[in-house]
Amino acid sequence: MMSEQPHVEYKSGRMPQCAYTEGKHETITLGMGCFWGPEALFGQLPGVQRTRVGFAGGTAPDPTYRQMGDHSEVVEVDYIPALLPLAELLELFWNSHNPDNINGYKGRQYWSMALYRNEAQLAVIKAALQKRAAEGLNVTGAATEVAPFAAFYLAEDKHQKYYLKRYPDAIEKLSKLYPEHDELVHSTLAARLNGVAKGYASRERILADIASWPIDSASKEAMLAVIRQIRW
Ligand code: MHO
Repeated sequence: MMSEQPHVEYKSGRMPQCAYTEGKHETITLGMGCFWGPEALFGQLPGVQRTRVGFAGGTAPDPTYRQMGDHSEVVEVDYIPALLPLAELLELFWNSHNPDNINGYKGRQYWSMALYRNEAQLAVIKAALQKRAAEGLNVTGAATEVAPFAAFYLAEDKHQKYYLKRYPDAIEKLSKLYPEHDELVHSTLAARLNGVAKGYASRERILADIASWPIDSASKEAMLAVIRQIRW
């Protein structure tokens, strides 16, 4: 926990952590190999509320990175369906990995999987697979494990927003808005900038995205100012 400094402008809880109204999102859990990249890939998309990485798909209790048992590395994506339909997310998912190549490459640790929360999500997954097969696209998507979500175990801090953390100046500047590490790494802003750090999105695109967020303008201005100050 960080001690309060007199120069800290925003105290915990004052800066909106999420871009969109809470409760309007859905969650999908996706496995596609090492979880660092997918978190950056999905986190930069307009319509994504939050991302986090962890372990899922197995039965072992309390997995950790060193001992994940029969779980796999996964990313959880909280998305706003009205802005980013699941079908679009899935297209990116299958366009960005080859299930046949990653399945088993590191044993169960790397496994292509889509864990759904409800029947509606399952229907979208099935339709997306059928569409891809009909188009002759990545029919190996059939090797993706499609299963009902059971449990997700958050990975260690250093794995959350891994690429963003390679830029200590970005983390330091962001901690002015989000003094607590947890609220920083689980913010929409960190998700977007993680994508910038990995090279999936430009800073300009993120600035434009933030301008469209339904949050108060003072918060937006503070976010834009912080982004402009970051030395990459
Ligand atoms: N890049 C690492 C994998 C880390 S990922 C969290 C490696 O090449 O071993 O699985």
